[in-house]
Amino acid sequence: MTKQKVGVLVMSYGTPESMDQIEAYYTHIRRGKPPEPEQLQDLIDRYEAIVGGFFPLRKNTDRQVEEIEKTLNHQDSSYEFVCYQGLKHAHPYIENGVTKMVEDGITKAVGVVLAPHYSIMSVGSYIKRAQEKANELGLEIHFVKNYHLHSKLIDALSERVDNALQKFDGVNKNEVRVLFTAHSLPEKILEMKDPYPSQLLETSKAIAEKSDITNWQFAWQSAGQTAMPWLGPDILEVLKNIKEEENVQNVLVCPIGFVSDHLEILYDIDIECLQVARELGMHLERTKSLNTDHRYMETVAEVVIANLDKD
Ligand code: FEC
Repeated sequence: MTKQKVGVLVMSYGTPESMDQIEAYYTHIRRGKPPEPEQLQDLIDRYEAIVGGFFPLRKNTDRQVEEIEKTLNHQDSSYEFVCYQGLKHAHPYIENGVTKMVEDGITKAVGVVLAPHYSIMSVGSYIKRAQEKANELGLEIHFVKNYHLHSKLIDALSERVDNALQKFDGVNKNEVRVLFTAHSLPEKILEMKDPYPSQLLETSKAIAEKSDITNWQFAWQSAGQTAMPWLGPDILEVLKNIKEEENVQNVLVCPIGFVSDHLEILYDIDIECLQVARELGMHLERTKSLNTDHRYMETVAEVVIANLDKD
């Protein structure tokens, strides 16, 4: 029997593929407004510091999408799942992914973002773009909005916390301050009653419970340099405060809002936060990224299947 094909639009942030694409990428992030020369140089410097011409998110997204397709086809026998990439700020863009599905004859599709928490400004904007293109082309598509409390995701993250806590030799686990982090967003999302901050706290609490840790807090990271206020406190401020006010010596950063190794992890945490921690005389470690962890791949596959026939 021929299986019905289901298209899965796997959406992710996107990254440049070479140094000379950084300007176009940054301009796309700024909705068509080119960055000032100093802003551009600052971004180039950050990419140079982590990659020196190699952009890890590109390969990591490719691998994740391949693994998700394999996992989906392994889990469910009544459909054949075909994954398509749809990137927010790079090729193939979200709209290219939707168009490709229609060109391939797909009539039933699900969209999922490689980010577990919903915000109207993050996952919501991916979904809006995909839905608009699907409407234009007459494609039926359902969307996964969030999966921040999926038990396999929590298991994978909690295991990462447990493993990273081992790096603090001779220190009781509750003497290590665990900082759960995610990308900051403009404060105006609070007026919109956006679920992003509360979902992030729910994930943090679930991991803390599973790993049996009590010494934790949430901090924002990677806020944009714009005139509008962004959600805080920022992780760099938190590091200074917990050292000055509580004399915290040991810190474990667990970036729950990100699922892959990329600039916001490899620069913002591994270089910038580490530098501040060193200056403050603190021991800082970070949990390993999920990348293609099988429990993360299964999480995505399971939420895709659960959303196949939802309205
Ligand atoms: O490795 C890479 O090449 C890409 C790393 C990367 C990820 C990522 C994820 C998120 N962002 C989110 C929100 C915003 C908002 C703005 C913004 C700006 C940037 C810039 C770079 C960048 N982001 Fe990003 N983000 C990544 C990279 N992001 C580079 C531009 C320079 C800078 O500010 O550092 C501000 C836009 C504006 O100016 O209007 C808002 C959110 C996520 C996590 C969810 C997701 O993955 O979609 C939210 C990875």
